[in-house]
Amino acid sequence: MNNDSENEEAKENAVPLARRDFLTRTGAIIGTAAIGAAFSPLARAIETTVALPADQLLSIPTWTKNLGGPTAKPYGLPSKFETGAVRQMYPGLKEPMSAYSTSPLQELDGIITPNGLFYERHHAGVPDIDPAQHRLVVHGLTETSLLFTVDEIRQFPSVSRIHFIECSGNPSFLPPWGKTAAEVSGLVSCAEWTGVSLRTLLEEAGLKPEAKWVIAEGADGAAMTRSIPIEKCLDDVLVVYSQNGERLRPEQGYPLRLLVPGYEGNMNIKWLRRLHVTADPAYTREETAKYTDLMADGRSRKFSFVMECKSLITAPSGTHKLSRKGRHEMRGIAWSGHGKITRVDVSVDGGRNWYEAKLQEPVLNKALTAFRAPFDWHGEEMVLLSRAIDETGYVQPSHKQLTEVRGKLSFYHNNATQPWRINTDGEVTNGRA
Ligand SMILES: Nc1nc2c(c(=O)[nH]1)N[C@H]1C(S)=C(S)[C@@H](COP(=O)(O)O)O[C@H]1N2
Ligand SMILES: [Mo]
Repeated sequence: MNNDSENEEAKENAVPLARRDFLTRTGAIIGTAAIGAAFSPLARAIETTVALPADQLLSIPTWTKNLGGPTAKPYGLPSKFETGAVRQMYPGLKEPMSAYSTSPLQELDGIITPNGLFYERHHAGVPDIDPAQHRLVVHGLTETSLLFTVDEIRQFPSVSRIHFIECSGNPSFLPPWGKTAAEVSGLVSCAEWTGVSLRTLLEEAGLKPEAKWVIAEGADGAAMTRSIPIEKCLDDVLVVYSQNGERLRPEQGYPLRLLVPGYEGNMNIKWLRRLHVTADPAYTREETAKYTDLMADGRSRKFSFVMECKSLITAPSGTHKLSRKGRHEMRGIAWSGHGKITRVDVSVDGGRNWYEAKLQEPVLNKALTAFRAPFDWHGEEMVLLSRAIDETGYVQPSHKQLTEVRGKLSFYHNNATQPWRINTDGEVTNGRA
């Protein structure tokens, strides 16, 4: 980062330059109007980015001279040019027994993850479930046992809410750290979920006074099973059947999944087939041998359900390149399993100085929140950082602060801040060496 006087100069330059730009632009638009294309959105879009010579500006591309393709495709797909916006398989695990794919965060904008780009984590592949044959059982410490078809679940009063899901191994504490935002932190995604409140189903079954836990079980080959405290089940847990308006994708748990807002991804049981109400947790493999935080003294934390507050700059981020000097914008996402994000701070000098980013509405409970902040880059080396603060007042820690508390044996629940380094050529790399 350069010294302050150069920074001041950068700031001073930014506004007059923009104004000068505006004057040139106005001139060019008047010129264009003379030949009757004043309101062509295409011409204007080109013009605001680079000052092209008039003949190039007005040349008509082939796609304007010809008819376009046919209208109705049974299911729409992104432009064939968007080859970067794809999920990435992690090569380290064995398909289909245990595998994951990351969401391409460095390519995405806003807070909603498109269904085809939602991250995936499967412990025994993706089952091909016929919804007509699928059943959900609610039993155990209840007045009655209930058996539902998917169609019957859809007949209950519905709820739609936007929430993130994040794997607690996102990212693990172990190197290698990854090049892109997806490689660093791509096991988080966010969608609008529609389903029935778990409370509704539990009230229908009638809870006995000893009911303290619900054991949720999946219908996949892993029969993934997790224990969830009854307070949480009666609070905001959903049994969902839709994701961003359409039925759940097979990868996300079609036809039914549990959504446990803010709790670690693993508890959001996919292909949900059973809810067993009990007095105690089941202490399954996934809540003892796995998904448990080992502390420095060798003892384990008993359950770490809530995903702590976190943020990530997604643009610019690893493998991106700044191709022009001047005013830039950093953009990113922040989230907390404890509730709403209240503030995101950003830094261009590796955390020595911080300033506040702007939060993009809507700022929702246990959902991704988008943020943005301007910065000036004039070819110097910089380290970008963001840190999020949630409504409990918790501040996202640095990697150093986190390991001071957790020691070096931890694997899950790494919510440390993520640095991105911009070199003098504008190339962006992972700043965690
Ligand atoms: N039945 C079942 N549910 C499951 C899993 C699984 O393998 N089987 N994986 C869990 C894990 S570890 C995570 S992080 C989330 C991932 O959800 P997603 O694939 O929809 O992103 O699902 C959880 N629910
Ligand atoms: Mo996970």
